[in-house]
Amino acid sequence: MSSPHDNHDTQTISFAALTELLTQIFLRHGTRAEVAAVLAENCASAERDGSHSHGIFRIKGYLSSLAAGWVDGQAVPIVEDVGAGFVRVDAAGGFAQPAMQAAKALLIEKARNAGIAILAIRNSHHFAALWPDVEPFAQQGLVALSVVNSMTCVVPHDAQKPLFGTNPIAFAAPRAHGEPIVFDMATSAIAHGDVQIAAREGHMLPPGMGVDRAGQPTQDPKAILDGGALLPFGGYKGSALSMMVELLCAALTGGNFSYEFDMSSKPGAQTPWTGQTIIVIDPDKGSGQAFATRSEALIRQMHDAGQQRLPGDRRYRQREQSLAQGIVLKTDDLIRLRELASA
Ligand code: NDP
Ligand code: PYC
Repeated sequence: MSSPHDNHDTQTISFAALTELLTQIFLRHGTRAEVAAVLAENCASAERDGSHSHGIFRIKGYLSSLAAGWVDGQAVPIVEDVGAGFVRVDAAGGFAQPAMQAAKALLIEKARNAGIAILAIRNSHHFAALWPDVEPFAQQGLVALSVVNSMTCVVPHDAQKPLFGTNPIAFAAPRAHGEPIVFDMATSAIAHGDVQIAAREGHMLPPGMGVDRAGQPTQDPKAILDGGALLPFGGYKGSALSMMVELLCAALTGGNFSYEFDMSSKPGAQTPWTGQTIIVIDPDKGSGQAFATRSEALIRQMHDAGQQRLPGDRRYRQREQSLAQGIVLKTDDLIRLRELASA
């Protein structure tokens, strides 16, 4: 596992080895085999791509929620075929990603037949980056949009108290040459995970991210976490998108709004118990085979206009490096992961 890139503070690990290690951790801490495999691949992919707020940083929260009995690692999702272009899944109090996995083949079949299909997941916990949920569809030539709501910590525009979750939106589309176009962004000014990381590392945040418990603007991540709240990105525009995410993830699916669950009865609980919606479109129904070529044309124009960095570029660059040289982890983190795998 060690490599010439290792130094005293860091070590490298291959993507396959990290996935296996995380699988063992999830298995040891109460998830069934398919759940362990799906979560491990998701978490290792985030670490590989430099999505650090949703990589191994999240393991503690996953395990704490499992130990608290807040999320069911053994849950078996129930898939319902409810319409020509509509699939529903009751995640049965388990994680959202295995619920999506259980319905994926049916969703793709419906999207290819009808041109569009929706997957509405409820009674689910999502504690991860959202791009892993959409990128694979684009790798199969489909366009995908997903939204997930989280836990109350964002004050709606002009409001006085937190209500929304950090509610990300992720989108993926194929392009003729190169990896799919993907963006994945919280509708809050900053993801909650990044606030936690800043607090841990003692960094101040840029202005405009959040407020303290008195509702006053603050750049101190600890003040935001200690009774304060986040703001939506882009004022009323981000706030409207966050509202849309709540509607699509709770009102549409039958899941919880971000404010509708209370984790306090289960000490250690951290994973939001909400819902998720995924919309998949077959672009061939709209433009024959032209979509990926048209994507390429748009990207060329964006580059010509001066935008050199597209959303997803940083991740793909980091992925390439991680796959070639291994994923760099702090030695202490790797030791801790190995302990958890054998605990
Ligand atoms: P960022 O603000 O870091 O990035 C948002 C998007 O913008 C990414 O696609 C990123 O691409 C792109 N981007 C960033 N900088 C630039 C730039 N200069 N030019 C062009 N594109 C750029 O993400 P967030 O902090 O909003 O979210 C972080 C993660 O947190 C996401 O994965 C999200 O899903 C997750 N999250 C999960 C929640 C949950 O409930 N499960 C809740 C909230 C957030 P690139 O990826 O290449 O950097
Ligand atoms: O980073 O905001 C976040 C988040 C919430 C739930 C999982 N990640």
